[in-house]
Amino acid sequence: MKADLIGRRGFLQSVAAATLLLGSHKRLFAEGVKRSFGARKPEEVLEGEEFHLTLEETVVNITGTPKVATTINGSLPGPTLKWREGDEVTIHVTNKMPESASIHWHGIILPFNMDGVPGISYPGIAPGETFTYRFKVNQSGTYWYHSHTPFHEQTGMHGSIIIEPRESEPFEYDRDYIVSLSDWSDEKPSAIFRKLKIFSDYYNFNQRTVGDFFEEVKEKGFVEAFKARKMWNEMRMSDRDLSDVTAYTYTYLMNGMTDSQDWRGLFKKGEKVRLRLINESAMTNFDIRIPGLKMEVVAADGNYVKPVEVDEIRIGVAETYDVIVKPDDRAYCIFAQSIERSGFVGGTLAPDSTSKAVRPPMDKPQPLTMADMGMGAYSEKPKKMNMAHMKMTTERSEPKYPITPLPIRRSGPAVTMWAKDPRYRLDDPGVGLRGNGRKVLTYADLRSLRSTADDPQPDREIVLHLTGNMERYIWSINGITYDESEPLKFNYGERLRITFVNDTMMNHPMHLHGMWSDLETGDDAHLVRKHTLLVQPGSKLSCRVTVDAKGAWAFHCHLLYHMLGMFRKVEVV
Ligand SMILES: [Cu+2]
Repeated sequence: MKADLIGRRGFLQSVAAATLLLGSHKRLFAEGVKRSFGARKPEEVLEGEEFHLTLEETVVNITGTPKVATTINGSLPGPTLKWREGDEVTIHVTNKMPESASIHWHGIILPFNMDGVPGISYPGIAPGETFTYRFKVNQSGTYWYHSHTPFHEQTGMHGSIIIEPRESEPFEYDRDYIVSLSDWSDEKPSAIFRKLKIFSDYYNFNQRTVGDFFEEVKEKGFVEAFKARKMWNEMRMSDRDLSDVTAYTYTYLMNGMTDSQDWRGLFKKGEKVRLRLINESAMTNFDIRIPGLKMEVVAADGNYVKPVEVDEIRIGVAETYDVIVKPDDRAYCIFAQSIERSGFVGGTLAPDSTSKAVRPPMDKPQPLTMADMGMGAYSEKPKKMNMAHMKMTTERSEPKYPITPLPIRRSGPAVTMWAKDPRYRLDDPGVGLRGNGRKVLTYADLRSLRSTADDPQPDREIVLHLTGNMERYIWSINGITYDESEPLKFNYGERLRITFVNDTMMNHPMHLHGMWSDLETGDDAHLVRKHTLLVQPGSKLSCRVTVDAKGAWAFHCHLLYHMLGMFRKVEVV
């Protein structure tokens, strides 16, 4: 099945047009909506203090079939916005679509009424209207922006943000490229969602077969193989369930280009290249590597970290990493494979505009382990680590703060499983990346460059269980979906500890708007400042939040089709 799938993708990509431009397609215009044809534009960068963005429907051709995308200034992804730390920016966003729309500035610290979440920050932008955002830029680094109106993000409404710092950066480079990743589908997002509601494994072509079972019998003997299967079956779960939506419907894009269109970044011999990796996908967690090159990670989610050299990075939906590479005088492939290994997109880093880098084969998918099911420790040998670090990875002396009880439902339609023994697994590269012989970045490797030793200790803690019902494709927090939930109350001025317990078998990228999430890595002197935390299946993860922004904020899983249920409104009072 997998081979067929890749064959099909390969075919689609080979017929994909090199541009988005296409001829007349009457059917697409039958609904009486004015749509423009999108021509492949050069990557557009808008710079300064005042910006004009237009949201509209554009006909694009990514797989060989013309489809309607929701675009910003007619391109997919939208233009890159270049701001300067300390400036006040004004952004006029005009909605030329037949329905309400929105733009949210992901990871940007700003007043809540500029955050762009319909129903929380503002009513959204009505058809024909222009909404003007105005705020002071108080940070620097690599970020992105996207629609917060369900489904517009999936059809193209996202773009990158670069914020130039006022002070010089703690590293040097000669070239600066954005590498944004996204997942395009010719299917309508509503159709994808409907299919998932009917069969949650609709797009999962990686389920076990009878053949797999006999392979296991060969390896482990019948009794062990049978026991393992029986256990999974009793839990009504599959250890191959790594992503809900896969390359069966998705074409993965790098800076809006397919693998065969081969986005390329040029460099001259001896140059250091900065790559700003941004996961702008709706649903896809990617694993990125550049075979033959080490990546020096210098920033995470826009904030400087102590440089760490790695071969591979798992980038959760909405996360950003800045890396510096030192290529030799030849072509390299920037290779991003989806977490469940159904597909990939590559680009080329090269000294000239002709040589194309060979794509490595995709890795085999790894099945989930018992640790991923929340049943105990991740069992790979611990690497050398300092004692502070040891604390968080083994949980020997987890800090304790007063826990504020929250409403919780341990049974019901929105929850089918609880992790029995969830653990902190900061040094676990995660399913698919374990024992692959490459140095994979883990959260345990991240240390903020600035000291956080003087940051206050938490006043209290809340625990959020990430829960769901896979069979009915319902996602929830503490067993309660968003529409049935009460807002979370944060107290202005407090230091709050938030602990996530992932009771599901999926990675959930959790995103708190308006305030930073200082990730606990076991080293309190260098907490990493992030906006999105990828919480591994069956694991725990904690962060600290200085509640310094009044108003109403969104707090949710960034996987688009999870967001409807796995969402909370936060009120800072
Ligand atoms: Cu999720």
